[in-house]
Amino acid sequence: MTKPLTPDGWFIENHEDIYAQGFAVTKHLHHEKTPFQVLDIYDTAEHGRLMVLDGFVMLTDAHEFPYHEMLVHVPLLVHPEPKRVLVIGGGDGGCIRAMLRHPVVEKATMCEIDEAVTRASQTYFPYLTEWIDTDSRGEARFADGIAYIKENPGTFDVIVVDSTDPIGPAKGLFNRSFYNDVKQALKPGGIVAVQGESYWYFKDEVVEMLQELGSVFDHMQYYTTQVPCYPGTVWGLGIASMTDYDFTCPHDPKRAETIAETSSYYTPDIHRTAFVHPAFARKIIGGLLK
Ligand code: AG3
Repeated sequence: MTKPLTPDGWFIENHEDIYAQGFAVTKHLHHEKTPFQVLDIYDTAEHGRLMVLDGFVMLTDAHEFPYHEMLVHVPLLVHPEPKRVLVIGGGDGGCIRAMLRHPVVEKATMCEIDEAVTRASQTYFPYLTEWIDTDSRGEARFADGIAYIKENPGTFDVIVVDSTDPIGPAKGLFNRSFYNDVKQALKPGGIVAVQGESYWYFKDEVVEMLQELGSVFDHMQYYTTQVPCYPGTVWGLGIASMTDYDFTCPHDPKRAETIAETSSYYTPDIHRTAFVHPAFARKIIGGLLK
């Protein structure tokens, strides 16, 4: 659904009628009912463009980088040689753009169920999607990610799940049956990183996700980034593998330093400290990590 703007022109994302955050809109640029969801794009005061799916903020120009950089750079820098990488979802293109900053990546595939998201991103967020035309290592596929990973066992060094919240089209991307397919689709030593909600406003969702992910993978941690356009700003990401990596530490410090030079959020220190949680959060998730 599309929420009407407030009379004075604000887009508001409500969270369970207890909390809301808003953006001052200067123009409603795009409205589309796709086969999967309702897509809106707005121009805002100070935050650049804003993409909304079913009333939930996906990204703004101002705040895309802390999300994409941390969801992508952390697993790619922990892996010793991430040559073949996959994004499930992420149709705006931001994750593949971050992956292609790694020279070691030979092929980066995006498997997005809703082609309309990518087409709109090409129009309104061209810098996130320009790789489609300019970098032959990037591949955009429009298909159901759940089916795609089932068809490609033992293929990927890193899989990133860039999904919406666990309602609507992304519901099937948060359970153990999907995580088990992800495990099968990874090569030995493979790593998965997932959009992991927030321990401020999505406590139950975080716990359930970690229970499911941890029931499939031997090693799992949770780390955070700061995304001011999402409810609560502090946003969580899950990372898991069958291999016992130190997820807090880049494999090759030089490779990490080079990525930091082209980044706006990621640094090797941020990488390490992203795995440190406040006391209340540690009480919620600490027992699940392994
Ligand atoms: N992925 C969505 C993150 C969840 C946002 N949740 C919310 N606003 N309630 C964003 C896609 C960016 N590539």
